[in-house]
Amino acid sequence: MSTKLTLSPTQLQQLLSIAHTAAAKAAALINESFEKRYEQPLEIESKSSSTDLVTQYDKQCEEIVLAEIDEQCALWLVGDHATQKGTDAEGKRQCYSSTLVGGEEQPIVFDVLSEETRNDVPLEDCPTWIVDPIDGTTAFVHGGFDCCVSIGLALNKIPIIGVVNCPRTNEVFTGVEGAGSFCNGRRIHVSGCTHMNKALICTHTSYNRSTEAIEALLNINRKFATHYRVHGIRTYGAAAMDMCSVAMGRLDMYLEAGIQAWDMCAGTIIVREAGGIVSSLDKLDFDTEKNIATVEGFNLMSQSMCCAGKWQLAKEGIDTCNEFNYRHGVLFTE
Ligand code: LIP
Repeated sequence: MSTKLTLSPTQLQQLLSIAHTAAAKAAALINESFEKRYEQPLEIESKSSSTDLVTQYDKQCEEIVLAEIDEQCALWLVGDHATQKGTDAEGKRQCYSSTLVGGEEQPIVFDVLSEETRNDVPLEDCPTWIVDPIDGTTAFVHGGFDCCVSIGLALNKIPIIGVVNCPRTNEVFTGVEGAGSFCNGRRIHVSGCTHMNKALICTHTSYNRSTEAIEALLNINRKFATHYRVHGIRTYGAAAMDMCSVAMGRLDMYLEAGIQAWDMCAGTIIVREAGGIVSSLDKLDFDTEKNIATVEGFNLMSQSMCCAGKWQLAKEGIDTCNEFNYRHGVLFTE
């Protein structure tokens, strides 16, 4: 008998609602900050490099999201079992909602992985909220539309719930394992594009501006544009939003090295539930013989990803990235 925790469809919908509310509260603050931008200028700092920015709103949005999750998870009832609230020495949320695991009553302990305050914890099998309070901070700093709040829930290290709230485009994307993906409540699906010369592709310039990283990206874009003659190459600011664009078919593929679990978690389940695939850049995470996407191969902590509507595009994208040693250039050179 499995001893791994599983969550029922009802429990997943309850947890989706918690994430949806938390994201909406943070998204409201993002919109408010745009209104106040002239009277209250942004406080901009840099993190890992001069291009890796953070503002007071990233931190405030994260506080809002984590407070909502802590409050609601602690109130979350599983059956008629009341829950307790607390945080242990490791920062795990002791939201004891006892439930059956392997036939025995066991507490559910949630963990949190978040960009600004809990970004150095290992990803474990327990249900883990993976939060990017403002994905697309550079766009946010420059007043762009391509920023969002991304909240995912991973179980056994696999994304099962995702909410991406895009306050500047008034789009809220959701995805739940086994229950489909939606934009503003309307079902979404990936495009059916299988040929690169009919595809609209998205790539990003990462924080790493080493010669190797930039040359690899330029070589990839050059091959997409001249060899494959794709319809176009686009660059926006938020990984989570671009994954949602793949999920709704307005991009056919998006790939990037140098992104984190909080950039990818929510978008991964949203793409998968829209019929697309999400793969590491190491290898195609798709069984071409069975024509099914495999999820075990993709690692949220691999700092790289290729997502596409159809595996045929993903294979070409991944092969091109490996041809130019892109992932190594971005992750392991300075
Ligand atoms: C951003 C990602 C984006 C990437 C940027 C940055 P952040 O996340 O969403 O895809 O190109 O370098 O990592 O830092 O704005 O949350």
